[in-house]
Amino acid sequence: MTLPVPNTSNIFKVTAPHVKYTDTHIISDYVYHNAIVSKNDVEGTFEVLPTETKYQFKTELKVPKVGLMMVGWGGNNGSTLTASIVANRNNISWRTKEGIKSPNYFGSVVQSSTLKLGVDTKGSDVYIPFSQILPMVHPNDLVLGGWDISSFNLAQAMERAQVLDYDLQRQVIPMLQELNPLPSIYYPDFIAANQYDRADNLIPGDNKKDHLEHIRNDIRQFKAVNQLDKVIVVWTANTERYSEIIPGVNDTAENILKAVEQSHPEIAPSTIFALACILEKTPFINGSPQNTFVPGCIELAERERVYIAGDDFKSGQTKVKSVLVDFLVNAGIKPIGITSYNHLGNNDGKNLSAPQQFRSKEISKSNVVDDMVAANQILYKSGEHPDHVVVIKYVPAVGDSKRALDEYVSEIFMGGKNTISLYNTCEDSLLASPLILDLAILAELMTRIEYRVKDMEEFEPFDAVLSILSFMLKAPLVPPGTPVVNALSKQRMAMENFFRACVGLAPQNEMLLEHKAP
Ligand code: NAI
Ligand code: DG6
Repeated sequence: MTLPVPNTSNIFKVTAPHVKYTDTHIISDYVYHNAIVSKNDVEGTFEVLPTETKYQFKTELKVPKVGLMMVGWGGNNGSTLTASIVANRNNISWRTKEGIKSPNYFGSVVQSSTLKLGVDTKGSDVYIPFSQILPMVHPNDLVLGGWDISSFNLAQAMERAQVLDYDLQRQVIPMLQELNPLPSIYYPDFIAANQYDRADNLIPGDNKKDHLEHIRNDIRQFKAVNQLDKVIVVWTANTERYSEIIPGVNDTAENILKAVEQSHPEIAPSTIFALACILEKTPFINGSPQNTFVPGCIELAERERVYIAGDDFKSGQTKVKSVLVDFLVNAGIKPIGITSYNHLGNNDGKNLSAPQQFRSKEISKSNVVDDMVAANQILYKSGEHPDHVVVIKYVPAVGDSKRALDEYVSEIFMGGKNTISLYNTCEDSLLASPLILDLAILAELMTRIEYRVKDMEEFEPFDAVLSILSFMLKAPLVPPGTPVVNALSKQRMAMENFFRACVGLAPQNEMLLEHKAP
């Protein structure tokens, strides 16, 4: 049973002494159960100590007025998302050869997935829309803006992208024509040389400190002009090359700010945006694979307690990989070879046809099975890893309709081999755009949740690195020294159970004891 979507966020109330509702907040007392394991190296045995930690979570209920600023607004993702929000907001239907289509938010976890609240008195599951677990911004209410090195307005950008149907484009053009990306930062060395001809909307000069201040000012202006409570910034611009990590330059917060003042050549545009956001107390999410978050940038975010998340939207092939390998390894089957080909013909593909930008993507696409492999020491000896190859080719003829071909070769029972081949075709930007929404909406929600544990007197924000958003990201950034989780089901569980905890509900355990031992 799924409950209907109400107009308010008060679709349910948890009635329990450990959950308090005030006019402004929900405060929940939550016991976190864990198990601390120590290994006896001599006997090869483990001692397990179950632990209980008492947390309190406080969530502000009022949904603020939020602006979403995209870097790379005039790209395929930025223009597709903007046109789609306009279509949703105005309930615009359009004709295709298959009939009339209406706008939706399919592909957004927040808008189009459900979450089990509990069971009814007969033991049947009761589901609510994910967006109703806590009060969240609705995508239609986001105020959109952003930057692009290309001067195309959003209508021209949407036409250039060739993603949405013509009859929809035709209807939203008047509303998109008036949206113009702000000029941006262009350091040619960081993206492919083949992007040069679209770079006609640039912030003048080459002083990086001036650029940082310019972006900070853009954020402040956007907030003031639109009377926003908060702004979230998402990098959906071209994939950059990796930045070299240089001691004294980008290794600490202090050094990186000094390096910006000296216009050091290794400071990337995306890092300038990240630093500007951190200094403006604005959450920043990196949807591309490059190492925007160099150590100095992470340290600054931690110091200023501003949320950052990344890297690289996890949209299609990698999402499937992070399900399939998890399934195989948990079924006791041993993947030994994973080969992933892509070809695509959009501007992202063109940029990725350059070796250094491809390398950034290759890294983020290749690391996604590491935690699953490391979790099974029966199948994999220490340090052993499946062969894993990623190929991306630019084929203009297929446009935004990316082709992804994958082959998984696994060792099965008694020396046998199993080969699974997958072929996936779809508009890349229609998979990625809803992820931008989820990332922005959930990052905003996180700014309204605080916690208290042990002897903390005041509620405080979480670690600056928002690993809770990993479900939407190919190479999840995690707080330094903490484990990376790539498996999609674990990532979803972490999100779902965390938000349940905030309303005083226990983690989803799927034991269904009410049916097995009533
Ligand atoms: P796109 O190439 O269509 O758009 C990128 C836009 O960024 C362009 O309009 C370009 O002019 C602009 N740009 C480049 N450098 C800039 C800068 N310094 N400041 C402001 N704007 C700048 O690419 P698309 O398809 O929209 O993808 C965007 C990013 O998202 C890429 O890095 C891509 O690898 C990543 N991504 C895309 C996914 C997808 O499924 N479409 C999935 C995962 C990641
Ligand atoms: C070709 O790989 C282009 C890339 O930008 C991908 O389309 C994008 O990173 C999505 O990758 P995936 O693996 O999540 O489908």
